[in-house]
Amino acid sequence: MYSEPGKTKFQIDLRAHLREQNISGNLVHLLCEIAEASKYVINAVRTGDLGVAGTSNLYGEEQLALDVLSDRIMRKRLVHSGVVCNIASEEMEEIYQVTSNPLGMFSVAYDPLDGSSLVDVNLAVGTIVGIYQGCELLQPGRKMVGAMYILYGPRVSLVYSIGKGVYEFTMNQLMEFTLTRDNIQMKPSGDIYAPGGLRNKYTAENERFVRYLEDKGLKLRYSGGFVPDINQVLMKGKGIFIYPALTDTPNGKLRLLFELNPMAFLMEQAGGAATNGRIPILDIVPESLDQRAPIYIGCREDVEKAGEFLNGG
Ligand code: FDP
Repeated sequence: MYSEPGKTKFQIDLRAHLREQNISGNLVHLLCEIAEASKYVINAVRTGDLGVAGTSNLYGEEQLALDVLSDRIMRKRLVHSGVVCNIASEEMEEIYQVTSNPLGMFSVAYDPLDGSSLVDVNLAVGTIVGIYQGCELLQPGRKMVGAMYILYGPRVSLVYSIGKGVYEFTMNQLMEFTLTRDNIQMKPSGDIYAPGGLRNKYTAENERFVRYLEDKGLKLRYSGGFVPDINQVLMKGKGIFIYPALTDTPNGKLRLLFELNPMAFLMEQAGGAATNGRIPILDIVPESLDQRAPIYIGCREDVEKAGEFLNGG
C-alpha cells in the first residue's frame, strides 16, 4: 500500500489510492470521473449565475441555474464514462438510460447540488452520489457498491466508501484530490446534534427526543445543508443529524435515493448508524425515484435512542 517513493500516505491522489483497492478498473474509472465532474461544479458554484433557471424539478421545486448546470455537468461526464448503464438525478424527471447492457456497468443516483437554497448566502453545498452494480436503481441502499459526497466549502473535500472503510480526500492547489483522512470512525455517542425541519411541526415523540438530547447537553450544530451537516458529524466522528417526520409531511423531506442512502452507506461504513426510526435506511425497499423518508443518522447509541423514543420507549 501507499507505495510511491518519497511520499507520505497522505500525499496519494485519488486515482492511485483507488488502484490499490483491488476493485474493477471500471469502478475506479467511474469514481474518478465523478471527482473530475466536481471540479466543474465547484467552478460553477464559485463563479456562476446565482439566479433561477425558470424550471422546476420532479418535486415541483424551482430550479436554480446552478442546479441545472451542475446536473448537466454530472450527467455528461457519466454518459461519456463508458461504464454507466442508468442514471437518476434529483433534477431529472425520469431515469436516463445510457445502455441496456449491464455487463461491467454501474448505475448512478445523484443529487448534483444539494442545499442549493444556501448558494445565495454563500454557505456550503455539495454533490451526493450512490453507485449500484448493473442497471437496477430501485434497490435497497445496502446493494450499493459505493457512495460519495463532495463538499463545496471553504475547501473542497470528497468523502467516499466502496465498502472498505471511509476516506476523505481534499482538493489541493492543482485541483487534485489527495488523501487527508483514512479509516474514519464514529464514536458510540456524541455531543452535537443537527435537527432539520420546522420544530413546531415535530411530532410529540420527536420533540421529546430532541429535548432529551438538549437536556443531555448536546450542542446545536446545524448549517441547513445536508452535506456539510453530515460531514461535520462524520469528520468529528460524533453527533447525530435528524430530519424527522413532520406533522404535515410524515415522510420528512429528504430523498431516499439521492440523499439518504449514500449518507447512510458512509455512516454505517464508519461504524455509525442511520435509520428512519424503525429500520435501517439501507434496508428500505424503494418504490419510486422520489421516495422520501425520515432520518436519524450518526453515532450508533444516539440513533438507537431515537428509535426508543419513537417506538414508545
Ligand atoms: P435545500 O432545500 O436547500 O436543497 O434536501 C435539500 C436540503 O436543502 C438539505 O440540504 C437540507 O438538509 C434540507 O433540505 C433543509 O431543509 P429545510 O428547507 O426544511 O430547512
